[in-house]
Amino acid sequence: MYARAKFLKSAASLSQLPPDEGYEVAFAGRSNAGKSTALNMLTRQKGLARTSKTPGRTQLINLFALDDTRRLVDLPGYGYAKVPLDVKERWQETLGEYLHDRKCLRGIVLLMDARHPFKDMDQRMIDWAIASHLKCHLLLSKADKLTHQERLLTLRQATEAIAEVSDFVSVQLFSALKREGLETLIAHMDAWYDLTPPPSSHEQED
Ligand SMILES: Nc1nc2c(ncn2[C@@H]2O[C@H](COP(=O)(O)OP(=O)(O)OP(=O)(O)O)[C@@H](O)[C@H]2O)c(=O)[nH]1
Ligand SMILES: [Mg+2]
Repeated sequence: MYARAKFLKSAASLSQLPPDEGYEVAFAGRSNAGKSTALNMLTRQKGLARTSKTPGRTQLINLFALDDTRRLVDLPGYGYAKVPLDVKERWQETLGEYLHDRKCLRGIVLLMDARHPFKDMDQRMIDWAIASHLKCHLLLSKADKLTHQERLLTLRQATEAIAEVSDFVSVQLFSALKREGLETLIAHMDAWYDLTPPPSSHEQED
């Protein structure tokens, strides 16, 4: 299914998005969190979403079609220090609007570097998702950079942080480098795309 992804278009603003129909799942997160890398892993296409060592490179909303009704969305990263303040604020406004208004949006995959998750803007994204009754699945990314102890602690702290909003928010460790956590991610996305019933909200590591 995900390997069928094809580049659809890049949108510079919400007005350039395709008609608000079908299903969208969007990948969001701070710049450099690993969104594009995760999308490439999910779709088994190395060059689908461009990845870069230079944060902030993805400036457009990139859309990929899975089939006639289902789309994947790679949202520009936020939080990159060198982006001017007015550009940052405009982009945050756009993000908030997209989460709030986009009816075909079924869920957000929010990537946070496992070494420093839940930054201000991450928390704001989670709050926006909840306020919009949107499901949000958190990927604690680059988990390969953590020791075994750090993995346990990070996952436990994140699970505690979302305990009160677990109807909308779920969390797992993820590493594109080690191909870790893909099955759990796909289980959530399949449910959002109405391909399968929803998985249990209490995740096991896979
Ligand atoms: N160690 C490790 N590095 C990773 C992993 N995933 C991504 N990276 C690296 O992190 C950097 C940023 O990855 P991207 O996928 O481009 O990040 P992004 O979130 O798309 O960034 P923007 O497009 O700037 O918002 C790249 O150098 C990747 O190689 C991972 O699972 N493990
Ligand atoms: Mg990117």
